[in-house]
Amino acid sequence: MGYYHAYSQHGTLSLAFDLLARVGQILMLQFRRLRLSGPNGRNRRRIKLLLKIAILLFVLYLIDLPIHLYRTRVVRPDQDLDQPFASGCLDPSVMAAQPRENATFVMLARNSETEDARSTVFDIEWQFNRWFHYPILFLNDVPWTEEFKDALSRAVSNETEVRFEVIEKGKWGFPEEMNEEKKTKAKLQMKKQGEKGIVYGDMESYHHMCRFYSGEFYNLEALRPYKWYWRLEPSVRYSCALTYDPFAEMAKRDKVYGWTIALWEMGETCPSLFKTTDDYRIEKGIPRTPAWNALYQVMWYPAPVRWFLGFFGVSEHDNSGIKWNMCHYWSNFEIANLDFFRSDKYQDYYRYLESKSGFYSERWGDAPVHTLAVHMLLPPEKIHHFSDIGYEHDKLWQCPGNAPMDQQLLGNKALGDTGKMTAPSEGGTGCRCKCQENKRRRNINSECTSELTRPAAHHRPSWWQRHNGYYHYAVNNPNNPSQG
Ligand SMILES: Nc1nc2c(ncn2[C@@H]2O[C@H](COP(=O)(O)OP(=O)(O)O)[C@@H](O)[C@H]2O)c(=O)[nH]1
Ligand SMILES: *[C@@H]1O[C@H](CO)[C@@H](O)[C@H](O)[C@H]1NC(C)=O
Ligand SMILES: *[C@@H]1O[C@H](CO)[C@@H](O)[C@H](O)[C@H]1NC(C)=O
Ligand SMILES: [Mg+2]
Repeated sequence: MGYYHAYSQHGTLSLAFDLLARVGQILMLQFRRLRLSGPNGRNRRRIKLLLKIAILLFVLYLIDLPIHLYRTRVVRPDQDLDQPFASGCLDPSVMAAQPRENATFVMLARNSETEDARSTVFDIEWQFNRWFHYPILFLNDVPWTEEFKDALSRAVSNETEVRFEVIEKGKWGFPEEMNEEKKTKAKLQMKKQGEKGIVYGDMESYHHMCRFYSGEFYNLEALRPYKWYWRLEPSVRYSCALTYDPFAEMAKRDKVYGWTIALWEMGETCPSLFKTTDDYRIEKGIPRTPAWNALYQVMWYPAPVRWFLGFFGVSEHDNSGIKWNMCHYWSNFEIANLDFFRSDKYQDYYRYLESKSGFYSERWGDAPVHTLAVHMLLPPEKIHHFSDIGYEHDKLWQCPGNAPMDQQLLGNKALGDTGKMTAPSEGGTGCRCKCQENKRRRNINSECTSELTRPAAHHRPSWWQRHNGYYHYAVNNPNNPSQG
């Protein structure tokens, strides 16, 4: 699928270099013309003037560049601000004896996805929920079939509560305040996205889904009783046991947003999202922070090129002409605090996006929307990478590798026999994982993992490690949740 190779900055690079080349060319042409027209005093003065202008421009660039790099830098913390919550297996019977958080699983699905939804639920029950029994809330834009409800009710252990809800009016589909004329226009814009070959570009329901998950989701009646959610999707595989309560750990460590996989967004789905978000940030006087700057693909363009890129709103650039690195968290996995997303701070941003109609005129995804908001509004220590969770969806996976054998609690009764596991590997933090490979931690380049964790990470993995999908986890001091 497209997102493997979605990373392209050639468009802007060549544009910027074209511009630079053009300026250089004009200077050179002038220079040559003057030289060819003979060595009279006037020409010599002109040549000198041109040289002076060139030198002045260069000096200005030398002044501008460090200032620019300084303003867009990502300050590295003195120590890691985000560690894995645990290493290896903990005793589930002890962990599950602790009080539950105010939390629920949520899965949006279609009636036609019974089998795929079931396979996800089997996995999450087996790897986690057979000990913790958090409820599972199923959401649909149309009424559930009896077949789906029966199948999914039977997929869970008998103490896990399941609920089947239909999304209330106004939260799915075009916004209520949108008139017929605007809807017609939106439909035309979506058709055009389809013609351009944008993934799901002309699928109206997909646009509705993205808008729903971006903002409406958080105001659902069915979610009101909860403070935390864990998002599931059909066809997801959890490849390790999770023997502690991630909600409790998030709460204890004051985390707001948890993720597993970070990757590059396809720029053509959301060319103006970064600028729109930057507009909002400026309008609200929200300062650039290390977390925000971690979204930048800083380039060594001279100021006029940046002004040009910013002023003309070139795709994927902000108002200062800085490019978004396109990195975002893959939102089909999320464990997050609902109160943050229900807050005015977030909802105000969502409504701003809605007012720019990019959910239809473009195909803004909920994943980049959540990511930009989280990095704009939260400090890095509130964002958690669940590097110890084995997660697979749509051929992409992250698998932490297994912690040493003595941390696998082989005789543990609550864990029981979980079958053949991957051999423990160096730096592994997983519990009884069945990874597809022993060494690599993910099958997608770790560049985005590394980019987005920069403000929270003391070290950055080497280029080679990132290239190989390897990511160094801080496991020196795993800080395991207490078992007592
Ligand atoms: N009920 C319902 N669910 C949808 C619809 N469109 C997408 N979804 C759900 O939204 C999630 C993401 O959709 P998916 O097709 O997996 O998109 P992808 O993961 O981005 O390729 C899945 O949980 C789908 O079941 C829809 O029209 N109706
Ligand atoms: C749940 O299932 C187990 C066996 O799998 C059974 O022993 C237990 O009584 C059941 N509990 C309820 C509340 O039905
Ligand atoms: C659960 O969280 C919601 C939202 O934060 C809150 O309104 C509710 O009172 C909480 N319920 C309990 C039992 O703590
Ligand atoms: Mg999917």
